[in-house]
Amino acid sequence: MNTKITELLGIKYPIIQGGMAWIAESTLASAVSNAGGLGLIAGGSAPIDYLREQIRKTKATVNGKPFGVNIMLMSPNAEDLARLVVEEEVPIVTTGAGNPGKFMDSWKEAGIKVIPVIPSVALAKRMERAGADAVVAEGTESGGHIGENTTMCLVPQVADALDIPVIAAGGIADGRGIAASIMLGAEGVQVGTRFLAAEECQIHPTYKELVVKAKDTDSIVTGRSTGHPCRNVKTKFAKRLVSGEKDGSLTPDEFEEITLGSLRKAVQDGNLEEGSFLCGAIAGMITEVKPCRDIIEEMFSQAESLLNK
Ligand code: TUI
Repeated sequence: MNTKITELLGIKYPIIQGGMAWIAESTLASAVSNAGGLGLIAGGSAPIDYLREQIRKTKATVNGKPFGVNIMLMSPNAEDLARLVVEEEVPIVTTGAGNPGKFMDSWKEAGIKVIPVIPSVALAKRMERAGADAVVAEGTESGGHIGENTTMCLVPQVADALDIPVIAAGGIADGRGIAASIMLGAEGVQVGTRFLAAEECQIHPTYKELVVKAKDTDSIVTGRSTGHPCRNVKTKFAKRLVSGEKDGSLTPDEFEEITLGSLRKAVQDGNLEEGSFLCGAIAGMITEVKPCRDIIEEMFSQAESLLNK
């Protein structure tokens, strides 16, 4: 499937793997890039030396294919990482959880393709004016830190408002989601949750099992009281957080304290008592762990047959 995104990024399939904090490392990124998509390494809050090593490892295993780095702008290491991607000649950068405007000039000067993730038309327009090459329009169905608008409503409005290509994200895990995204005006998709259940994804087995066993109603949004809403698997821990936020027994400060380090506890330890297992609302549709190549090829074979109908 050739679109403006396959052309822009030099990839076979117009699919970007989500830059999932604590999750998206070189094994997953390199499997996605080698399968013809765009693999991403997540900046998260990891130490710079670790990220440099992850970038070099990915570069060494993708046989010249493109890959990228996601920079989470709320992270304390965002400035350092913004410099690191230039030093290490990373070809593509995506950003999340903020406005990357102040880094844009240095990235463009270095020849980096920049794709901010945005939750609204206003921010999308600002990113286009600042020189973004494309945007990811991310609906509230996504896992992790989310905006309010749905993929179905956001993508066509962003596509109408911009001249640069739009990538749809949020609730996409099979070929129907890709075909629908194209119909909404997107030139590609970003997929996170489906890759949680990839063989190459290095998360704790308990995390993968939660995703594979999830039903349609098994995601929940925590953090609304703090202004940083985050979609998770509906574990007892997540339910307790939400009820504490709702009845006022958990102040925003207490919430921040309890959730500090909870992503790491989920990803590395599979800790059901204290871990935040971020996942999208589409998890209920995912029932099997498979290699990235099979996931991508099956998604696009289904999308192409639907679009050819
Ligand atoms: O960034 C994400 N998803 C994430 S980041 C993350 S790590 C985290 N940990 C604890 C609390 C919060 C996050 C887990 N998942 N997706 C991209 C995304 N970006 N969604 C929403 C936004 C966004 C929000 C506001 C982008 C820009 C923005 O700009 C506000 C402004 O104008 O500065």
